[in-house]
Amino acid sequence: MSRAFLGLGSNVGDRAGYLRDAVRGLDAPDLRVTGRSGVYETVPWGLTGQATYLNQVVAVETTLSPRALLGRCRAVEAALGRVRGERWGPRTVDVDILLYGDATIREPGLAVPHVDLARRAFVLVPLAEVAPGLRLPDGTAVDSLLAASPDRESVWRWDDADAGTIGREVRWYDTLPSTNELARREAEAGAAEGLVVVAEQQTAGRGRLGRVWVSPPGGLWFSIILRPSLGVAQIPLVGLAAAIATAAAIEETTGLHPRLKWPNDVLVGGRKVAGLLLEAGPVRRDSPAWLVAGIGINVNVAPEALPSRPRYPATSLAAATGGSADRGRLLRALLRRLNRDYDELRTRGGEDILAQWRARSETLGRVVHVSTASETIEGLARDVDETGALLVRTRGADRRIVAGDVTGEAEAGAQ
Ligand code: BT5
Repeated sequence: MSRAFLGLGSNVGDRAGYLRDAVRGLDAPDLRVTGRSGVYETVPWGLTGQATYLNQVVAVETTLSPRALLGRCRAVEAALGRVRGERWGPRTVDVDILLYGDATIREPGLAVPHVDLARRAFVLVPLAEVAPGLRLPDGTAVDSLLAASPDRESVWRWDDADAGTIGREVRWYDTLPSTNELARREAEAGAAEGLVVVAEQQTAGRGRLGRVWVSPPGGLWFSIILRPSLGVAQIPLVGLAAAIATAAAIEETTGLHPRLKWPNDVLVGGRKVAGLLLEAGPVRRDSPAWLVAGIGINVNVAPEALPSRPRYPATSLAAATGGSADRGRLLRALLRRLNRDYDELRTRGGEDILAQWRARSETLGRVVHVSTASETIEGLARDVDETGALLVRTRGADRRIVAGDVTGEAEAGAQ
């Protein structure tokens, strides 16, 4: 019997399902799966706009030789690829031998330890979990390789609660002009609901009304394609839901308590830490063909890299916490929450979204200046109506505002 470790990875279709099937397919009288790590989501190596991977490491006890074990791995890949994938499409699942006892093998087609093992966090993280204290045949501790790994940030835990429609596929790019721009094109070309496009940095990130959104590396800049069968009047509620999900995810992963400024800004300590741009496709039968929700969060962005004279004071999570935040965890927490609230919105209406938004609002109950396309309105921000429009009490009557910029807020009591 030899102990070996196998690395599993999938980045198409039902990724978690393929990993489960692969583990099941490996188990046989001559190969027992004795341990498995949790599932991790990882940014594709090389950042070419590929979908993120799910990775896992399993420990096995086997009587198979290294060559025969390699054959078994290939057979499992082929079985899953053939049954469920396109013939010439991307591989549904990869199964690699990472370690085989203390063996060091360098033969054509078979390298053990795996050539990427020492460098890739997506292998080291699950390996360290499944075999704490493990050392490579040359004596190097996996933990020390992990500590030195430059891409530790690109690996985070994934679990079945992350399997919702929104974020089923997350495509990760290095540099894009704007994730909203790409997502719009994908939506027009028929991309499925739930596709998420992420960029490490944007060269033409945009805000509302064609404003510039500064998007240096370290932030989380992404866009989500949605295809809600909601009436046009309810579309702004999707923006509120996305802002709530952003605030809730920041709270969950950093412990900060973000507030919301109408319509879609997320504030920490009174400063803007995230903004949201909702764009809609052509309306057919009172419903837009697609929506793109673009979200920009200043995560690990130095204050110097933020705009020097923003419309509204800006900050980043790193500046607010004095540490760095895990962008993958943040993204997944956000998508989990949005999946839940978006379902609720579509099936039961906007009540819950509005209640959550009110509870986090920095705007309501204050005297505000709202500039719209045609005028500036000053008054008491009294409430949001059932479509998410802001109700501002001015000269004894409510004005209903569907789009505008809120500035110059002051405590109502202080006026
Ligand atoms: C927004 O617009 O707040 C929407 C921002 C949406 C950005 C995301 S990133 C991913 C996706 N792809 C895109 O191209 N966009 C979306 P608005 O409320 O109009 O605020 C824009 C104003 O905020 C600018 O005029 C600046 O004054 C200020 N600003 C620019 N970059 C900022 C930043 N990183 N943090 C805080 N404020 C910023």
